[in-house]
Amino acid sequence: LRRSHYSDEITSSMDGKQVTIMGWVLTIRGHGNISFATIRDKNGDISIVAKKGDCPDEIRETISSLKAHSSVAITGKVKSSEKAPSGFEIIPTELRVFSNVEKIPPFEPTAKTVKNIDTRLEVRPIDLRRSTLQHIFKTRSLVLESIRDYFANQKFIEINTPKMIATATEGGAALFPIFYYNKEAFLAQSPQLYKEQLTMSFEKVFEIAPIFRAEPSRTNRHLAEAISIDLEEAFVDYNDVMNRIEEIIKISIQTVNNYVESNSDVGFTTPSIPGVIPRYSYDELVDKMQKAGAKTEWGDDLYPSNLKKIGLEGFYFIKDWPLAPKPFYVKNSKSNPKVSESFDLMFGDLELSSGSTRIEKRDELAERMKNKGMNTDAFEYHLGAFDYGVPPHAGCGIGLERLIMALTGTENIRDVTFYPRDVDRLTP
Ligand code: ATP
Ligand code: AMO
Repeated sequence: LRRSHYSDEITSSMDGKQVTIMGWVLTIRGHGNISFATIRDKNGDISIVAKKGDCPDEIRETISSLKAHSSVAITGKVKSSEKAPSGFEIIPTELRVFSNVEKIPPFEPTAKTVKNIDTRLEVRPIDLRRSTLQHIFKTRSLVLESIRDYFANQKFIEINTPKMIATATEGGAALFPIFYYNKEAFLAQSPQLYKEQLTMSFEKVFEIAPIFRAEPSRTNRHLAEAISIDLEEAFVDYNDVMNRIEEIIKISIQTVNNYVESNSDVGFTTPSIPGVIPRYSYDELVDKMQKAGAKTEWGDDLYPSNLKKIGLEGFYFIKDWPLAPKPFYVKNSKSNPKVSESFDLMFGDLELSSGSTRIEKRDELAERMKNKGMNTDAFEYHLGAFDYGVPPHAGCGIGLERLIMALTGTENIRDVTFYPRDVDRLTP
């Protein structure tokens, strides 16, 4: 038995033609002598109408006894019908149930929302069959594709760097220790040092891969395992990286808009394409916050509540952060040693990306590490590369899940993650 058509390959003009479709049962309704089923495959839904006289009794009876989610094949005749949502229905002549369902799922496959996210996550592959999530994850895939296309067009090399590593790179973020044979090792918090090293050999590199952070708190924007879109480029500075991010944001929004246009039931709140993404300096925002009555001083982090106070929304950059809290690899500003050549890309009060110009001189890097109380010997594997002339370089990491949250108007990061990992969740 073979599938002859996907749902979107059948049209009402095929009236009378025999087709074989495969998919799973979305809904079943029976009214005595007539049974209706909606079968969903990866491309859409198909209406099945089994009416006494039109199709064998046993098929009609089996259809009416099917449970949602059962996986089936149906052979039948296409019948054009104005009542059917897609303009046709299938009159079944043959039915094969591949796997029957006995269990009633904890929520309807057609449910738009389900109150408790844990109920859904416990049966995640079933949850992901719902339209709301189908739209999010199809969009996510298309956005990734368009970003990969962007990097390919711009002649970036796709890299893969080790995820089991010997030393921390992102100061504040907590590490997951692991056993590595007889040594202690860690899951990588970011590809930072490797992507920097690879600018020596390839100049323009990117990686789309997991990063691991032992985030202690339960929030709607933190995962223990997230996907980071990292880029790193030689002979440029942080301004050039902000230009690239601006292009990536525009391409991503365009991709989402195209998807929404061809799928009428998508309920995303997609941001409009910004002409330019404003670039505020840290100083300027602290000043505004103080004038708005916020208790904040130069050197403090810019808290979401204070960002709200000064009415920042949509996409914007905050650049030229104080150097002190920044990781050791971030370069200081030429005009002020207390300030760094760094930026965050924000969407409202959600941080989507951080980036910076990096230090390219060994002595300077080693000095910064010492000032932060780090053991430079443990980083010799990295510092050693700088003895051979690392080019000036800059780059950033964009959190994929947070980007998709911004593009689809999703509140909880778990809803844009296939199998979220957090303090409380390691399965499924
Ligand atoms: P990074 O760790 O790279 O700085 P981040 O966005 O994870 O990026 P955090 O310092 O963890 O940075 O959080 C930034 C700010 O956002 C903090 O002030 C934190 O209190 C706040 N925050 C975190 N989660 C939420 C949330 N769900 N709602 C509102 N604010 C939040
Ligand atoms: P940073 O630590 O700011 O920078 O991380 C970059 C981006 O990754 C995303 N992100 C997360 N998303 C979900 N859950 C988490 N726990 C989490 N942690 C980070 C955010 C964040 O903006 N090496 C630098 C980047 C660089 O300079 O190139 C770095 O890791 O969207």
